[in-house]
Parts: sequence; C-alpha cells; structure tokens
Amino acid sequence: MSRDAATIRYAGPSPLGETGYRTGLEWNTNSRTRARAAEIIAQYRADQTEVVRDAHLRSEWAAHAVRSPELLDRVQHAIGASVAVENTFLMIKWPGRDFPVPWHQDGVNPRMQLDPERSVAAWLAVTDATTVNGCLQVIPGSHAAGYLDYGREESGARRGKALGVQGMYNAPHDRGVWLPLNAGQACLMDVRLLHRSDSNTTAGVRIGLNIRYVAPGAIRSSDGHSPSLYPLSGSDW
Ligand SMILES: O=C(O)CCC(=O)C(=O)O
Repeated sequence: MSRDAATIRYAGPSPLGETGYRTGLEWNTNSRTRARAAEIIAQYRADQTEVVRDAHLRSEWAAHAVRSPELLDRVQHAIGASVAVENTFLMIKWPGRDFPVPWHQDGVNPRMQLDPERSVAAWLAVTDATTVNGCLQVIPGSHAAGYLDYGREESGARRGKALGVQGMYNAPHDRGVWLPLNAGQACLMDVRLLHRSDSNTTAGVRIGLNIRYVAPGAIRSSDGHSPSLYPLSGSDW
C-alpha cells in the first residue's frame, strides 16, 4: 500500500522538538502501576489476549491514565489547550510469544491521517519495559521526512497484521534509540516518528498503553470514517 494522491506528506519540524520525542515522563507512581499490571495480567492471562482496543472506554484505570496531569500538561504544551483522545489500545507481550511490531508511524493508516502539529502519540509503561522484553526503539528526527509508504506485514499472527513502513524490516536500526521505561513512566512521540518493538524474550509480561491525542481539526479521514473522540479539555469539540 502506498500514499495516495490525496495523502499529505507533512514533512517538517515537530511540536516535540528536533528528536520528535520526549521520554521519562511520569503518568503514575511505580508501586500503583505495578499493582495495576498484576490485575491486568490476572484478567487476560487465560486467553493470552495481546491487544485490548479502546482501553480508555473499557476500564476506569485507563480512563484516568489518559488524563494523568504530567502527561496531559506535556500534550497541551505540544498541541494546544483543547485535547481529545482519538484512540487507545493496550498491548500485552506474553513471555515466549512471537510478537514483534514492525517499523511504523502512528499518524497514518488506510482510514485516516493525523496532522502532526495537532496530534501526538503516547506510550505508557504499565510494566517495566526493557530492551529484552520489548520496549520501543525510535529513530530520532525521523518525523522530518513526513509520512512514508506503508503496507501490511506478512504474518499469520493471531493479533492481526500490523502496518509497517515499506522496505523497513523489523530489526534494530543503526540510528535507533531504545526507550526503556519503568512502570509508571511514559514517552510522547511525534505521530510521524518511526518506531518499533521486539518480542518479549523474558519470563515476565510486558504491558504498554498506546494513546493518540488530537487537537480540533487534526484528523483527515477517508471513506467516510469518523472516529469518535473522547474530549479531555477545551470547549471546541
Ligand atoms: O507496544 C508496542 O510494543 C508497540 C506499539 C506500537 O508502537 C503501536 O502499535 O503503534
């Protein structure tokens, strides 16, 4: 799949500065987050659920997480005072399962494109995330080239086929930077920033909450797709 004629490339600077990301933010305390992780593991262990969509609509803890003060403050600083959640999902990497996420950009898919000046992605560590259990790897400054061509990965994975940037295989990149985080920490990414994660090779579980935040007017949708937004602040919704 490639960008069609109507697709905007959006090459240029980032509201998150030269690197296109910020890391080490706090969304909750370490001890509370560890307790939450234990509950999530107990809830999904039997089915080995890997992706839980719309986590903020399903569980109270995630509805709180998307509005955690430090995170929301940083998001507002980047995209303005009016902020809504466009999408969340919980990603659980169980021990021993093949679950790599290929190089991709969060702000573009077949149904919509996000304006990078009016949107930002967040990744919240619910367990510790390390280089061996599947923390994110990002390519600093990669947002500046704008949206790249993408396609569905070739995979029979139960979780479905992820969208990956064409020609970028799921392997560490020589310009890649790992973003290990402790449970309760988070990072923010430009929605064009190239990032990926490996499978979890440890005996423990790795859990992350993915969030896309938008400001009014951020979404260009195709095929009549109209995402339902979850406003957090401001009155323009
Ligand atoms: O949780 C992960 O390992 C990566 C998730 C991610 O980047 C995504 O699916 O957009």
